[in-house]
Amino acid sequence: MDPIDQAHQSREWLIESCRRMLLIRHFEETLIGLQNQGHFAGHYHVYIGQEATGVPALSCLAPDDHIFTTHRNHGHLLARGAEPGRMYAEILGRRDGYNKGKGGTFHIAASHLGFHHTSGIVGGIIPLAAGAAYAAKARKTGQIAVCLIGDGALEEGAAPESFNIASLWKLPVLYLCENNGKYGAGRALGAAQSFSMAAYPLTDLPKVYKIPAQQVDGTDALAVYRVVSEVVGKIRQGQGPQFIETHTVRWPGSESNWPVVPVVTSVDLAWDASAAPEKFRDWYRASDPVLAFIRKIVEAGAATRAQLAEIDAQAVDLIDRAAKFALASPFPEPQEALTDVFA
Ligand SMILES: Cc1ncc(C[n+]2csc(CCOP(=O)(O)OP(=O)(O)O)c2C)c(N)n1
Ligand SMILES: [Mg+2]
Repeated sequence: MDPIDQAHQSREWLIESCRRMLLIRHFEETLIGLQNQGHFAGHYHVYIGQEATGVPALSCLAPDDHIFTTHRNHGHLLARGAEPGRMYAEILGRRDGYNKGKGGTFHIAASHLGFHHTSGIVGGIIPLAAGAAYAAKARKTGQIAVCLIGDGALEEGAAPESFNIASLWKLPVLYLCENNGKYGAGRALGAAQSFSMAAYPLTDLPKVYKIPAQQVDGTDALAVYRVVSEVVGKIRQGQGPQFIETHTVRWPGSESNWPVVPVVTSVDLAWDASAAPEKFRDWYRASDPVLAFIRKIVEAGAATRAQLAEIDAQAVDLIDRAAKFALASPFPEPQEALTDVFA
């Protein structure tokens, strides 16, 4: 059996991935409640429905790889092991946040986890990832850079410019494009395809620059793991940049400008979606990648429903404590407003 298949079947990997997916799900569900209660203002983006891409993909990286992400970053940071309490504190503008509350939801940076910069500017990180990859190559550190973008980011001029340089210089960079049918900024623009890209399928664009590009079902955690681990291996061997498009699903709770939680996710929901309001039931029954992963683990005999329910209860408890930690954290002092700010 090759190492990839072994990893697929590793009970530890399956359970750890499930734990992280549930943690992300509950983090976002609780965050929506925090905003509804008025604990933070302004727009924000949740990662619900994309957990089966971020968790397995980031599990393929080394601890010192560089990761760049966007306005939809919460799931990526948590997948990498960020502390939910410090994440909430950052989003709520509190002093114990990863960036002392000055970055907020769009700009969470956690360098010790590889996230040196997170940007709300769509496409803004694409050249930065190429720069980090260039530094790694020049210094021969063996690190790679991962650029987590949405389908909409490919419309920015920074994408083709960066692809060109990355390809010419054979930079160690992975472009991981999560195609969620573009529900950015709460807009529901249609089914899982990009409506504003002339280059379609999206993989056509990197291919023009001779960057190998492939598509994978982003709701299938095992398929994502298989593709990302294979591609990361090629990048580390010096084969240059690679592009992966994952097809993820749109979570119906995000269809309005302000997300709503139709039902709190639970392990039982994987077999009986009747707790969800009728309008949302089909999504939880047929499309939710976390619930599909839970069913797969139980059917494969890697864990029982009761064991996963216990893991879920621990995730709920951790998130509950994280929210309390953030709410108890003070706001930064006014005189610190310009500390750590580059201008
Ligand atoms: C340069 C720039 N233009 C426009 C916006 C407004 N905006 C925020 S999210 C978004 C959609 C992004 O779509 P995509 O990259 O597919 O990410 P998704 O939200 O779907 O995950 C847009 C246009 C922005 N933040 N930056
Ligand atoms: Mg999108």
